[in-house]
Amino acid sequence: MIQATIQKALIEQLNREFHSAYIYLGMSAYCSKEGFNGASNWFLVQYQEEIAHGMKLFKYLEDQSVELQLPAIEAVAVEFDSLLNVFEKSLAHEQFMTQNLNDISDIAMKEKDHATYNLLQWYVTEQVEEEATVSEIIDHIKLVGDNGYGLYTIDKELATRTFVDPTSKA
Ligand code: OFO
Repeated sequence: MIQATIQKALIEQLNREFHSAYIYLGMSAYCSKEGFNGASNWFLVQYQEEIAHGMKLFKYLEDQSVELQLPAIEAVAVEFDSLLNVFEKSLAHEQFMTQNLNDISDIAMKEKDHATYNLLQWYVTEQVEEEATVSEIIDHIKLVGDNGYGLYTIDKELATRTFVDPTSKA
């Protein structure tokens, strides 16, 4: 049985994971509209990853017999300033997610809830990879600046991303 404070925090995190998916759907729509079809694909894969994060948490809450609440998912942006801006917003969002996961881990540790703490470490590790990947893309976009051919090449690279269920990793 999970302690009430942790239940509440995990239900909020569940909402954030699905909100993240929605955020990436908005980013994908923006990129597609601007002709960055590779980046649009990249964000669609990111959308799928966030759904997988949400479903892993959903399953955990069910396994722990938590009485679920599913509050509304907040509206998201579909307009951005540039390709660089959309990836910078994505990084800021992932940093926000990392902070939340660290905060809930702190609560789980304080409450000696080892099962939840263990689950959260999977997410914390996943965040390291996500932040590193987005930071690298931002570096590449900054490197080419406004150079059209450079942006085209980056977009082609982003088109190669395919979905691999992150929850199939240990
Ligand atoms: Fe990328 O955020 Fe989920 O956990």
